Amino acid sequence: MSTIDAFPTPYRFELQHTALVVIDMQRDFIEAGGFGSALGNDVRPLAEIVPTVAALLATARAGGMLVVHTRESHLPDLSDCPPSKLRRGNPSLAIGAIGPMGRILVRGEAGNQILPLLTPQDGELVIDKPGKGAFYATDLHAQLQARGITHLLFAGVTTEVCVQTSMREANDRGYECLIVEDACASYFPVFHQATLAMLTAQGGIVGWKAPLAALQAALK
Ligand code: C5J
Repeated sequence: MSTIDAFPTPYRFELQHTALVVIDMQRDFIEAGGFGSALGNDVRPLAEIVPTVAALLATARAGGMLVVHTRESHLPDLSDCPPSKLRRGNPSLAIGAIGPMGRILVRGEAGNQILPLLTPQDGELVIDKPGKGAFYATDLHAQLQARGITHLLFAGVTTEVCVQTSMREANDRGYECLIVEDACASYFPVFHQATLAMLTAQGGIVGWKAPLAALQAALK
């Protein structure tokens, strides 16, 4: 049993029952010149966490933890994208349109790939998800259950959209969840902070938060 010095209380976990879930560290959200920046977002807060996510991956791998990567992505015919989602955002840069790095949020396109520095390794799970949450319309829950996973550590982008949605979905499915607070980011730093606060309020209503250094200290 390991213990992370976390907020609001210590977080206890067993490595063999814990997975790291890295949400949507894909080129289109993070790289300058991608879909996110084409929409006018400042991608720097997202780019800044890449070294921390890389260090988190190294820590999880060294500890023998299961690693899960997700990508927000759709089939090329967009049959898995509800019309309400297609209507969101800038019409000239809608899902499926040609963006700076290929068709936006479409599987197989260059912009939909995970950043090279964070490339999944053999044996790690890569979950393509059509929603914001990692459990909606995916087999993630079944894959985790099959491996006896009870505890999930979350990282990635963006804190208030896909990371938060995934952590809430996981909490509702009975997983003990911790968000690695310096390994996730938002285009809007105020949303990042607000999300960390709301997830952990009321005695950890959705779960715990801790920085990467606290996980590393727990595994020493
Ligand atoms: C968004 C995500 N923000 N991965 N996706 O649309 O958070």
